[in-house]
Amino acid sequence: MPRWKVDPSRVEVLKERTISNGPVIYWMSRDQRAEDNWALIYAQEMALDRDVPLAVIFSLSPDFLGATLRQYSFMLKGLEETAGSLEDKDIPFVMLPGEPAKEVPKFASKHKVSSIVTDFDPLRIKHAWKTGIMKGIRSSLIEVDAHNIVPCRKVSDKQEWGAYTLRPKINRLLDVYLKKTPPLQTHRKKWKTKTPPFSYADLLKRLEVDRSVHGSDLFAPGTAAGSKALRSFLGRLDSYNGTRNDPNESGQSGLSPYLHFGQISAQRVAVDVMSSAADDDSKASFLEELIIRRELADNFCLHNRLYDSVKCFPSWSDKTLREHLRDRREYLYSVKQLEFSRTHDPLWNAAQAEMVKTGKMHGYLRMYWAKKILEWSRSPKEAMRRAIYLNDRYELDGRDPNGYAGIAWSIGGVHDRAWGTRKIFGMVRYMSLSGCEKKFDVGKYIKTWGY
Ligand code: FAD
Ligand code: FO1
Repeated sequence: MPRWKVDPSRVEVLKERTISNGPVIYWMSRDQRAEDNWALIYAQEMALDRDVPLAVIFSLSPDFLGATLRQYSFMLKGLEETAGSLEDKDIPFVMLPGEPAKEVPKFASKHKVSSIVTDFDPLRIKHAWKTGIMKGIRSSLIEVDAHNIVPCRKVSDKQEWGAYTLRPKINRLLDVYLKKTPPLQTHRKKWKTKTPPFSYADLLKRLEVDRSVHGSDLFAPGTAAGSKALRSFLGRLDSYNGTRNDPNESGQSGLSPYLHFGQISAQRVAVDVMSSAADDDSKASFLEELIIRRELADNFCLHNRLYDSVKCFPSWSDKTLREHLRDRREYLYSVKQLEFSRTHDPLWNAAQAEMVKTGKMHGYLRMYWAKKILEWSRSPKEAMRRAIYLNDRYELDGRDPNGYAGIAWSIGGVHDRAWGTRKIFGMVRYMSLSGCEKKFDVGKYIKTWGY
């Protein structure tokens, strides 16, 4: 039998079952693309090996971690494109509205599916979905890490202290994993039944989601738009080092919405960056963020199940923040005052406005933004709750391990070290307006966002 193309270390068998000659399905969730998708490649290899049909299903949950119309419309538009790309390869795409633990087993038993392949996601909700689904299926359930370049379960079996401990573990494995993914083939064995057509407009109309957060007109959704954003970024990668921390510049790649929804693959981005004409320094800085920082976030959420609460803080910051819990807060704001940029700080208000208006706050300001929420809340616990709420309500890339790790870094010193003690923060790193003024033209940014 020819060697399969998917590295076995990407594969985790969650439920074993004797092989039957039923069709194979890929239950797509995190990696919502037809190309460069190891989970889909693995499902196709399995179906070809058994000479059975292959289909892709997507379980559309009615309320995903407080996502609003902004995120659902971006995601569904992207899925409409992916469904078209799959149909071109004679692989049907079936949208299953409703709760995954109910809908996936129902579909699997109706079509006498032999194996279900799905993608890796360290979030608790996905773990709960998989646990629920396993109770209701008679087929096997196999998970493939299609999101990380170095599979998350492989690179470390514990929560890493920080980028400095994870980096060597990733770097020594990179040349094994960092390579082009094989193309998806046209599937010769046709699915037996006609699949219902995908109507984006109809789905969106029926969705019962919060419609008060409008879509972003800054980011066109889908794999083609994400690939276009990548090509445009490769043209300015040389200036990444100089501009990535300046919110007045478009130095960042703008890829996070596409990476979050898996509309493009981080592996494809890394391979294209490495083969670009940009200078080595810029490539190294960008790959540090794309590979080390991003995969550190998955490691954090996989091994620290309380990633969205103060209980995930390391003992040093937990202790220091408790010692300063009673410190007087010079400013205290309600979540509504924060949400509508009604604080005394024009820079913070402008950053909040950028996120509300565009669906993507500049990366440098996200640190400042979250740290100020700690300073203006009654406790770190309240600060975590509000930062996650606002981040996930307005960011296109929200509800992501990067966000939980970024917020826990800002408020609870996760993956960071202790700094000099100051009120409220204790030894958690502080950021000030004057510090930002040394980094970029704060007045210009405030003017851009109307505060
Ligand atoms: P680029 O600088 O072009 O980076 C390219 C990619 O590298 C990003 O898309 C991302 O996948 C990864 N990356 C970059 N910086 C980080 C980082 N610090 N941690 C992890 N991965 C990183 N990122 C999200 O995807 N979703 C979030 O909800 C989110 N919330 C954040 C909240 C706070 C408080 C902080 C401090 C950071 C947050 N981040 C989040 C991480 C980072 O700010 C964004 O990934 C980045 O700004 C996205 O823009 P970009 O793709 O243009 O970035
Ligand atoms: N994944 C799903 O499998 N089904 C959904 O209905 C779904 C909705 C959704 C809405 C907003 C959002 O940001 C993500 C959403 N995801 C959904 C999950 C997403 O694809 C990612 O897997 C996680 O958010 C990141 O780990």
